[in-house]
Amino acid sequence: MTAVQELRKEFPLLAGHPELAYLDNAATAQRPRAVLDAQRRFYEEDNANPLRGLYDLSLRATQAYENARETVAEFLHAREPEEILFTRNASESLNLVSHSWGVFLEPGDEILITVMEHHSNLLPWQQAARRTQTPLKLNFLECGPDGTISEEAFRSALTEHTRIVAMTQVSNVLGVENDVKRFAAMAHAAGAVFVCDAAQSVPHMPVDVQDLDVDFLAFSGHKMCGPMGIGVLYGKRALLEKMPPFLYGGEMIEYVTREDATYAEVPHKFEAGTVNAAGAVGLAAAVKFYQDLGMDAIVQREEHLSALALEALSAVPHLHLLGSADPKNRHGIFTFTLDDVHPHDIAQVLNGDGVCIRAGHHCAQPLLASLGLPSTARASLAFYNTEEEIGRLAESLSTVRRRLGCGN
Ligand code: C6P
Repeated sequence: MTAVQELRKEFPLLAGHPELAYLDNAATAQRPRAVLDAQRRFYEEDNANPLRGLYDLSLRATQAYENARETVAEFLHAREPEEILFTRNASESLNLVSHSWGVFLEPGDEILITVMEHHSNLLPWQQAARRTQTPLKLNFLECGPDGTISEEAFRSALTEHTRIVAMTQVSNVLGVENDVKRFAAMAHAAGAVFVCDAAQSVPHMPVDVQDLDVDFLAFSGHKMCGPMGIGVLYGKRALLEKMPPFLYGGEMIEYVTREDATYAEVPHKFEAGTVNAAGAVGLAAAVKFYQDLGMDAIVQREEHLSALALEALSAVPHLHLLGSADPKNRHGIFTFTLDDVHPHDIAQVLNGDGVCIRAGHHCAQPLLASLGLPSTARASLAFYNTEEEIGRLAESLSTVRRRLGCGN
């Protein structure tokens, strides 16, 4: 990988703010110039409403949008671009599946999720369960304190009534990776479809939907250096074809009468209204940026940074880290508490030192409840972070208790 200081010059926010140590990448990453330029170029050179106009400019806009779909399909190793739906973000992708696949649920069916799900992979399933006439069961897989879910635990939670398994590939709180490939195979053997929340995995590891054999997979562009407001839902074509649309309106139809309508083919059936073409083009540029760096190099760099962070944070007195002791099972995520200090106060003190971290429940309240913690602090790394920033994080953290009058 290019030397990190050279790489950081590609990111206007990082280059323009050397005083900041940006360590909130699990919330959103920073954007390289290539992504910003691709979006600007679309508006300056190709902008028209895609998928509608018959004039050359609109055809160029359509082409740019559909090329982005191809780039994402290749990146995820989907069988064909039609298996890629553009949405606003991972949350919308998961709502889409829960609505459109959720119509096939019947009273007595069960949905299986894990206790570590982000609210975006929990609330849509709560609602799907409520929509069936007899309340359907939403079952939870518990995890160990380090986030591990064993094959035995998964097997015993699956029942003959399980129709959907929805699981995150990487926890946004613990950073641990679930064995999605194995669990998807087990779900299929039990007759269930497998929905993968890949919001925290796609930016940090190679994800191959055919190899994992998941039925649906969701992620957001903004967590992998792409624009905000563009997300992806991968779905197997045969399943997408069976599903009713999620949103209704322009460009998702084939033919409309006063009373009824027939719908466009997959994927356009699921993309009602004017699409976020500039967002899709920006996301394709982010994918190319990742490919140019090399996914293996990204993994290697983040593992190196994680090993340093693990060592540095473990040495901070009174600090308690959640998650795995293995830096390879962190995916850049370091969630912790500090004795006697509220996580919001930690974040505020660090902010004074220019260190950006997140504090709160991280939109995973059932997980925090199961851990007996109302709130935690979280630092999260990306490949462009530096060894020096990790040093600043640890240094700042080791002074928090003293500065707040809690002792050393
Ligand atoms: N987690 C975090 O700071 P959206 O907001 O739709 O782009 O992504 C939702 C989402 C879904 N699944 C997981 C595992 C996630 O981590 C997130 C977003 C951010 O942890 C914002 S709460």
